[in-house]
Amino acid sequence: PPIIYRKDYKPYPWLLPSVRLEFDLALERTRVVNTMEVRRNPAGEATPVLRLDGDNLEPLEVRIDGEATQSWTMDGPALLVTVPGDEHSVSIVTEFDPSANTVLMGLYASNGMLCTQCEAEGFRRITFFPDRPDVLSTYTVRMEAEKESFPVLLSNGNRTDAGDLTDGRHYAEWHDPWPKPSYLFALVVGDLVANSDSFTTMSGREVALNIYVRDGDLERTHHAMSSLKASMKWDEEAFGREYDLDLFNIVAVSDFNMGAMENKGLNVFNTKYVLADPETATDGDFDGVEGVIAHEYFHNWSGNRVTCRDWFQLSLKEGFTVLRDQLFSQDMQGEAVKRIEDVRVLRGAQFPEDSGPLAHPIRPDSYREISNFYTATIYNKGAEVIRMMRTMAGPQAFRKGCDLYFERHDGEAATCEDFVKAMEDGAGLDLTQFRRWYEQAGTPTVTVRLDHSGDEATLSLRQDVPPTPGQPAKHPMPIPLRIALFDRDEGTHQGEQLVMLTENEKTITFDGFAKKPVLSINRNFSAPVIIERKTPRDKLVFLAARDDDPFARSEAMQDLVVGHLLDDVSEKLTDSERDGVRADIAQAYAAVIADEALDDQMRGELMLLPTQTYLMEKMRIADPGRIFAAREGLKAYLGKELQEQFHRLYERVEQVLFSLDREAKGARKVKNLILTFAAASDPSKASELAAHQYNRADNMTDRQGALMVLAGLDGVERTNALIDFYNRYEDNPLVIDKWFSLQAISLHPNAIEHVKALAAHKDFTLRNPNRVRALYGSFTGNPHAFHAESGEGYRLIADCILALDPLNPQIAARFVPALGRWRKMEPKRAKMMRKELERISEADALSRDTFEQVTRSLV
Ligand code: HT7
Ligand code: ZN
Repeated sequence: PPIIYRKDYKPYPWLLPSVRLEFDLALERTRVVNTMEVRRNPAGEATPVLRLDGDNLEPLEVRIDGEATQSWTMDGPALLVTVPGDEHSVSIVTEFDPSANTVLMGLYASNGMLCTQCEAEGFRRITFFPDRPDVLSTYTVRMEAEKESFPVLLSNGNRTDAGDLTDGRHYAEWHDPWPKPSYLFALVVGDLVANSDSFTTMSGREVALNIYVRDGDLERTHHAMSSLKASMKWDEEAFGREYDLDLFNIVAVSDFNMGAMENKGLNVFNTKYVLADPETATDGDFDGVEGVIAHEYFHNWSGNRVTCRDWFQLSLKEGFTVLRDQLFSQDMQGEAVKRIEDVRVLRGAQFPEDSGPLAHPIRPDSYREISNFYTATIYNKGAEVIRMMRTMAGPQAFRKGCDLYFERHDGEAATCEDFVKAMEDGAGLDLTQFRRWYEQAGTPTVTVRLDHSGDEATLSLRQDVPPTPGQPAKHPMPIPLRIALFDRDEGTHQGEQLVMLTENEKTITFDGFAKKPVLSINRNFSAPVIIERKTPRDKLVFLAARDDDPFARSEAMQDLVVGHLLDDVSEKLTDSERDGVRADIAQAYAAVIADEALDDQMRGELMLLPTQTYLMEKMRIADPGRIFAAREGLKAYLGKELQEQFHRLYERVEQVLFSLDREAKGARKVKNLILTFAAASDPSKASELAAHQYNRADNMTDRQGALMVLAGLDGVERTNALIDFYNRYEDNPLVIDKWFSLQAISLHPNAIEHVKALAAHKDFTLRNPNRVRALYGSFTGNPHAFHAESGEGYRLIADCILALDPLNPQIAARFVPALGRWRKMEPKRAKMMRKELERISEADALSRDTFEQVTRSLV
């Protein structure tokens, strides 16, 4: 497959001001008549040829200005139509079988309905078209279908006509007045019911809102509806963005490759991000629904009104929209905890990507398959890069930059450079050097030292940006670091400062410190970097108890634990040293448990141990077996040492009645965490406690938390709870996903055997991405099983990739990075991982998606 380069961008030679699509829809045979008004683009190359992308299509008929023509040829999957003049109408007829579409791109069948997914290059599976984001057209869509099976016919924009036809068929016509690229086209037809409501915009316009689901799911759409209304209001208040159609529809579908899709006026969602009630969804699920509803809604401006010129600019809409949804959720749920969670996601997914063979800048220079670039780097690092601009400018100036960006580029297909320029002009920043964040991959490491002499404290900073594929040497990045210098006795500081590290090294002197202060750095995670410093344990204990920046406080707690675990893993510690550090950690935990100024959400954050992935990331070469043993050892120690405190805390939080407010969510978080410590220190007691929590649970957070712990232990409680859970929720696919996932991610020593058995379960299918992620995705997130010394975990995932690739290459390719981390592993595991990658690479007819990921991972 060819490599596509950013530098090769050329405007499309033709403009397509309007498109009319006529669909004759049925599950097994759909016919499309696509009529495009085309006009020569003065900014493009002068050519009589209209190159139209296609994928798995044949043209049944081509017409120019209404006359059938033979003036066309195929060039691979693309259709080339030669036209005589500068302005024409070109019509093409195609036909295909949606029920045979397992790729879930283009038009496909899901649970008896038909729906589309066009981003990034799915529209070309429906009709021949310049399927690129810089070709903007207004769309008129006519749909005809059998009325009984498909009573609801939806597309973008507003419905302009509808009626009955003969033979039990009916039709609807929709028109979207906003010019859009093909990736934002959508159509859904099916037997659906709607939760309907309305929203009055800031200028007083009434917008009708509908959330369409299958009959029976309606009661679980209320949280999505309130999240939608909250998002619409928040975007008006925080960014001045008003909705621009009279109708906003959301449809939930159960077979979906990603979380959701922002099609203009017709968002299509994975059911996982729409349906939620306390009986079947955890607190995390509720937050997920709120976040994804907001994300897709915010795309209406950051993505739809201003779209991307080409797919290299993907972070322009995704990074910016992630930042917007993060700020929204901070306002909804509390700033501190949300920020800590977002950083955990970044470190868990993006840092490993940025230090591995698939590292790429937030604006890549090349790709083979664009679906592989919907990555944590584009989304989450992209958001951090824009967040840094906000930190440097301040919220008000940042807002001015955003306003200018929307004003300048409304209705256009823009670039990351356009965004940066608008930010420079609107916010008054000089971002010349900052542009490197778009160009260079790799997470910078900032090495920090604080010296003290006389009255002066001297801060020394050095940055190193690691080499990444195709970028062996790096230039220094501008790194905004929020710092504070604490007086240890008073527990206070004289104000936070923003230090800009723009060169390789920098030294800053601070006067007026008779005693050596305690440094708090990268507060609120002001830059997406790794801080390397040697902070004595007592100072970490101090910061973990006293830092007034909640992020920095949790960071100190993590550093305390990470430092110890890394020493333990490298077998540097004598028994008495280990006991000494563990006692300090237990003391810090006890302080967190006793701190009445903390709410339980934050208490839970401070009690979370670093993940195994994060610990692996901190090591040059990782031995997952040893990390697992050290981490479990500490868990058991804390569970035993703090038994009394945990017991009292559990008794308190157990009394908190169920609600969705912050206090009750915090109580549940703490409750479930205590169970995990108990499971490590006293498994039989933990089994009893978890079974008790499971049986009396009146919500999914408590039930799932208990089952999670039970799934990792042996005994009758485990078996009973797993059987009960399955029987209770057999008819609810999203909850059965949890049942698969909990077993695949469990700490049980036989997790691999369980996964193999589950793959043969009657409810398992490779055709549903949620189910595949629930089983195999969870399994790759289970380090002790995935990295089993035998190599069986690697084999299992390679087999899954090979079986999935012919059905759904996008999902198959997403499993490759787990094997691609082989360089990070101790030699025995590294060899086995590589061997599995080689086995995949030798398979016949590998998809472009999997081929690209495997090849990059092997280099
Ligand atoms: N913009 C959406 C991307 C998306 C997607 C990409 C490739 C394949 C399937 C897909 N479904 C949705 C999602 C978003 O970021 O909002
Ligand atoms: Zn998005």
